[in-house]
Amino acid sequence: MKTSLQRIAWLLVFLFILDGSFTPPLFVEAQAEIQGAYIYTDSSTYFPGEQVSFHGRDFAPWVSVAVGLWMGESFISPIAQIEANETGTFDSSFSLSQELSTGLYSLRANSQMGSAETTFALAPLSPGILVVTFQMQGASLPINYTASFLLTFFASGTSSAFATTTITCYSHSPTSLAGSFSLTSAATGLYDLQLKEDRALSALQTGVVVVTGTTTVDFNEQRVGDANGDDVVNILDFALLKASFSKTTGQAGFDPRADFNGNRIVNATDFVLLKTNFGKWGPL
Ligand SMILES: [Ca+2]
Ligand SMILES: [Ca+2]
Repeated sequence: MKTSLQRIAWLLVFLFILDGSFTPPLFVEAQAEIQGAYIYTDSSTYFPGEQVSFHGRDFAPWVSVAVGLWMGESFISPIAQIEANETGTFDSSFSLSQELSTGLYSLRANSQMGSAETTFALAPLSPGILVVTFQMQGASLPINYTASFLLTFFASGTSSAFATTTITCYSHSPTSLAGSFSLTSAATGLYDLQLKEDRALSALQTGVVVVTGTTTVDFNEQRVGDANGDDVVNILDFALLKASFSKTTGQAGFDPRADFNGNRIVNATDFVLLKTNFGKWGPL
């Protein structure tokens, strides 16, 4: 293989000499660089859904490189077609599909003048415990109220959601404003997590690594005022609050969505909370 490549290279040299465009030092230098071309990833183990950053070094300058994913001798999928820069390097990344089976994979980079390969393990997902902590803005002791959350798991760095969970819980106990809930079989991996309470603007935590043991993510204060649940606090929410103003639970016209502090009455306190966040939108 190498012999025939060398024959082609010298044939090209001969043709370039004939047409006068040959510059021997550059060509020889590029050819020397190909011999040690290599590709590597940032980690040797990944989980399904995780982002894999990879880097090529010592390829020929400006050479076109096809990067593909392999498992043993089976070709899985193309990853990228990249042009090396003037120093013969390239950097890129891709997401590991949730559908891939676990095992040992290789990333192969092929150019017309050389190739390189690196391997990594795709580890199985094993459930972990995810504890989410939060505090509802404006809630005051000693009330307890029901908060309903939608928790979305995104592949880190992307907008592709592959899991959502709905949780209803009490936002706090009589002795603490802090609320929490737990998912006991959360898929391990690297995620961006988005939390949306019915009356609050959504909140995003990026780069969360859910491990096999217990992972705690603190979403801090949930900013309320989104009565209609469209993730923006604006005039539409004010209209719902106005329609329910001074009404208490059980009374006709009482709308729990406008009761931002959860004390079972819609009044000036709820209006102040809405005003505080007016014009804001999620995710925060
Ligand atoms: Ca709204
Ligand atoms: Ca209220």
